Amino acid sequence: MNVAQNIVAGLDRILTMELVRVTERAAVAAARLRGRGDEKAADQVAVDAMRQELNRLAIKGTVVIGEGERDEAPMLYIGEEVGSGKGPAVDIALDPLEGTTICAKNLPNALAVIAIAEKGSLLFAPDVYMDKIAIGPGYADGVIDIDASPAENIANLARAKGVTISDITTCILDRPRHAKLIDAVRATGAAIRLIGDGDVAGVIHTTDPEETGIDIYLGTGGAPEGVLAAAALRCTGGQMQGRLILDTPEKVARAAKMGISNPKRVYRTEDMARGDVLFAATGVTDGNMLAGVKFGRNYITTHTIVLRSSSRTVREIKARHQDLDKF
Ligand code: VTB
Repeated sequence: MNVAQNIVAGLDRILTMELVRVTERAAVAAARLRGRGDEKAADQVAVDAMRQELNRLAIKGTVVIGEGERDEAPMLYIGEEVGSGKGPAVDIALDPLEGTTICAKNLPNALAVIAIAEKGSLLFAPDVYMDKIAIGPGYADGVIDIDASPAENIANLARAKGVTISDITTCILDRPRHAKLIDAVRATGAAIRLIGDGDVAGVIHTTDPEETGIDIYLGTGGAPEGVLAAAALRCTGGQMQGRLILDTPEKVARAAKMGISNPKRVYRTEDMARGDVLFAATGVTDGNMLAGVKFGRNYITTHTIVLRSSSRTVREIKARHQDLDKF
């Protein structure tokens, strides 16, 4: 394949492999601090490691979903320019440690995550809550609807899957704000996997129910995490809908500054992540889909999933890092 053909479908596909290094490095750094009860320290080392590796990539990247606003997050803040500066202009959404509390407690499904898309393709979302609903691939459009009740969505999904409602497992963040939602789901007879944190993983888990046991994600979580999850779903297939929760005039104004004129808008997967999208996640702690980092005597093992929307390729990369000095 010549260079011209290679870029026809969007981003240079070599970037897919390059991204793996970025999340691997962040995951290894965070994993060294698994189970130490120090969320901030684990996050900081992951941020530093991700930034260092990201700056080696041949891209002219702008962080659109990052660690926060410039004044509150000294590194990988929203608007920060990253990469070598020589290469395509891209938007970057990242979370060097998704699930800081999970990592601090050494519980399942902490991830290092990044998504890259063509410039202007990722939703510039404020750091507010987002109401989310997601299912995996293989269903007709309309099976889920963010404005329908949980009972309707679960019944529709069960019908489409050809199972009874009691065979459906939902995934919901374990939060007091979800008490009503949890009651509504329980009333249907469906099962719930309550997670402490990590709803990027929660949404991605719907894409492989046989492996993860999760059919549908429901509830509110961070909007930045929503965009990251949408980027993954663009690559794997599946459906997601999200609506920002802009429940104060201050939040409406903040969103407006970021170009969001309709505060009630429902965003579908492709509204949050358009064009060619690349996505990578490396397990920090052991999880339903990805193994966590393992520190051996002579090598470190990492497990990464890397996705590309234009080809829909799902790669799992188990790497054995024998040059320990590089970390
Ligand atoms: C979720 C979860 C994150 O934030 O988005 C959640 O995926 C939402 O906020 O891991 P609350 O914790 O306030 O419910 C995290 O837990 C942390 O960023």
